[in-house]
Amino acid sequence: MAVEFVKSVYRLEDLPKTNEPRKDIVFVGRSNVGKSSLLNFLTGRDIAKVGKTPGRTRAINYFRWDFEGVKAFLVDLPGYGFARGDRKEVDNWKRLIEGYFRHRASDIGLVLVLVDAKVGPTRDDVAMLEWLDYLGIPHAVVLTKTDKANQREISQTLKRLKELGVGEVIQTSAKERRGKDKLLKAILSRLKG
Ligand SMILES: Nc1nc2c(ncn2[C@@H]2O[C@H](COP(=O)(O)OP(=O)(O)O)[C@@H](O)[C@H]2O)c(=O)[nH]1
Ligand SMILES: [Mg+2]
Repeated sequence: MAVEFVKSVYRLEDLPKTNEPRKDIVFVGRSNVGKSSLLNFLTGRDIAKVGKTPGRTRAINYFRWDFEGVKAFLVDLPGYGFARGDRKEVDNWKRLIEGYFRHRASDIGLVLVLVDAKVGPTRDDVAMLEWLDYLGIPHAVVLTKTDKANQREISQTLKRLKELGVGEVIQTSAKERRGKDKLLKAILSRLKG
């Protein structure tokens, strides 16, 4: 497995060229849900910044990723929720994220919507899932921090996701290093299939 930081994108003009064979594998979710940790866990490299002042990561971070014959970009989107209250920040975030999904819909291999196993899907998660459905972008839900949730909480979260019509849910803990194989399998089957 080879992974390499490409760049931080602050403006849509700076996104990589479209129509590359390399598809985007996108990590999205609220700030602090564990996006950077999962990216590091998945790649086995300490490549994304963890726990750095939520909201400071306002860029779309691109990583080149080659794995088992698959070439992709891992894309770490700025988390939602961080700028609540700050109108200008929210507007900037919205413009960047909405623009990203619209511009790159056909360059996206899979969107991983990260949901905290204990907290369950938030209002923002539901909006994101609906939006991805609407745009017809393939996506799966990844539960994070399962080490912090008990079985009852996990069941409750799974039940709510089922009610929302979510098909695929992958359970992970970056801390206890669980769920990596299932996650890799989901990504590879989407990219190869
Ligand atoms: N207990 C536990 N904590 C985690 C896990 N993954 C991330 N964290 C912690 O959650 C915080 C936010 O993680 P980070 O990856 O920066 O989240 P991001 O803002 O979504 O990129 C950090 O303090 C991490 O150490 C996990 O699987 N279990
Ligand atoms: Mg992060």
